[in-house]
Parts: sequence; C-alpha cells; structure tokens
Amino acid sequence: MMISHGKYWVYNGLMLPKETHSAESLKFAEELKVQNNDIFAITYPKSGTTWMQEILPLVLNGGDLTPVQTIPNWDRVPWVEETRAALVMDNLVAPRAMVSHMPYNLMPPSFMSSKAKAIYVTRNPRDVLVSSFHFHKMANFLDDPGTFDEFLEKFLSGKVMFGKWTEHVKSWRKANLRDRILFVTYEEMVQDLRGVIRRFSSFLGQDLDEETVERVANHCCFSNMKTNIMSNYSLVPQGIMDSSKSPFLRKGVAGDWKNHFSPEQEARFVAVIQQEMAGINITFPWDQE
Ligand code: PPS
Repeated sequence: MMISHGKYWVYNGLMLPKETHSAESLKFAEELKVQNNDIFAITYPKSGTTWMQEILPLVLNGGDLTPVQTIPNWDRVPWVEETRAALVMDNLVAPRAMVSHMPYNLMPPSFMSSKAKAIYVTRNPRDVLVSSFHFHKMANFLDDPGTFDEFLEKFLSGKVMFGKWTEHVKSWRKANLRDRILFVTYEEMVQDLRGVIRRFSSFLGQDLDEETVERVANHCCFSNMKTNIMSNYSLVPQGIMDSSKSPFLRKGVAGDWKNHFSPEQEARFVAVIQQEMAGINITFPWDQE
C-alpha cells in the first residue's frame, strides 16, 4: 500500500524517495527470486552503502578492478527496492551482490526462505544524522533538512526516508539469521579496513591472499573512491544532486558529529536512542567512548 506524500511515497509506513522508488520497483523487489548464493549489503541510509558497493565486487571477483572502474555503483551492486534494479538485474553475474535499505520485514519474501547471506553495516547514529543532514541539502529529491536541530527531531521521530534508525537496527538484530548474517560497523571499516575485508572474504567463502586484500583496501580508501567517477555520484546531474552544496563522499570519518552537536542535542539524542535500544543486547564501538 503506497501513499503519496510530497517527494516521498509512504510504503508500509516507510518514507521512500519518489526519485528512486516506484510501485513497480517495490513490486519487483517483492517478487524477486532470491538465489541461495545472493549477497545483500544492508544499511540504514548513510551508513556505508557506497563503500559496500565498492568492496563487495572486489572481494567476490578476486580483486579485479574492472567493474568498479567501468560500472556506476548503482548498477554494479543495485538496490533491490529501487527502479534501476529491474533494468540491471539480468546483468549481474553469480554470486549476485545487491544492497538494500529495507528493514528486515520488508525484504523480498524469498530472502527469508533462501540461504542468501547478508552483511549488515551499522554506523554511529550521530554520524548517520550528520551525513544525512548534509545529504538532504545536496539531494534535491529529498526535503530540505531545515536547521540541524529541526533535522535531529525529524530523525529521532523517524520522519525521514527509511524511518527510524533504531527500528531498522533492531529489525535486523532480531531477525535471527544465525550464520547467514555478518554484522560490521562503519567505524571498524574506518579503523581496520584490511581486517574487515578478511572477515568478508571468509564469511563469503572467498580465499583472498594478502596481496589481494591490500589491493582491495587501497582501492576502497576514501580518497580513491572520491575520485572514482563510477562511485562518487558525479555522473548524476546537478539538478538531482548538487555537489557544490555538499559532496556525496563528504568527509568519510568517524566522529564528525562532534563538530555538529551541542551538549544539549547530544544528551537528548542519546537519551532517545538508549531508551529505544533498551533490551537489545549489543554494545557498539561508540557506546564505549
Ligand atoms: S547512501 O545515500 O545511503 O547510499 O549513503 P552511504 O553510502 O550509505 O553513506 C555515505 C557516507 O559514507 C561515506 N563513505 C566512506 N567513508 C569512508 N571511506 C570510504 N571509502 C567511504 N565511502 C563512502 C561517505 O563519505 C558518507 O559519509 P559522510 O560522513 O557524509 O562523509
């Protein structure tokens, strides 16, 4: 069930940008026949999606840079729920790598019964908020974020694309996918990309030698991705994404929230997140700071 709401569709209670989603694309996702060897990178928006679209093909193909140098990220590792998926799905070679921003309950039903694997990337929600705030300024297909304070309240109440961060994280933690899912944080990727690439390769049954791990990590560093036109969104017309307002690959660090939050905003933010995450037994790297 879809309702039109300005620049968004409201689909099962979730706000999705009209620019990239349609009734047809959501039907396509619902009807997708997930293969047992499919791999999904799952993210709440601004948590490391583009990074995963760069890393996954390289881990799966032994470090061959051809796809990341010749295919735009959105066609290389498509979002299952977006309009491009139907156009490029047949071009994907097995094992297929896809991304999704969907909470667990809105994944293609055949994902649930398959043996397909998922990598769930979680990022400090404070940095997700900051990244999203800047993204809303440059992406003309999203609502203007207003002031940082206003956007913080919108984010906490879930009146942003893909809803509440806490609901998203909880839906995937509760899914009980056992050895079909690997949880990783953006912060671990920033701190030790080589170690994370090794974890991905063993989770996905890929045997990468150290030289390949090194090549993949070097290629996927922030500065290289920022200059890769197949990954830095410079192919998107300025009327849709205006990188003069804020580049898509903006800072690529952990902790930029400290430059944006007042102590009061941080206290309010943490109180709401902690309350909504109560009972979920996870300690994130940022909880220990
Ligand atoms: S989206 O719109 O949901 O697809 O955005 P997403 O790709 O999930 O998140 C964008 C943020 O990820 C950062 N990014 C990286 N950080 C470090 N290293 C690498 N290689 C990298 N690639 C993408 C990107 O810069 C955005 O974060 P901010 O904090 O805005 O810089």
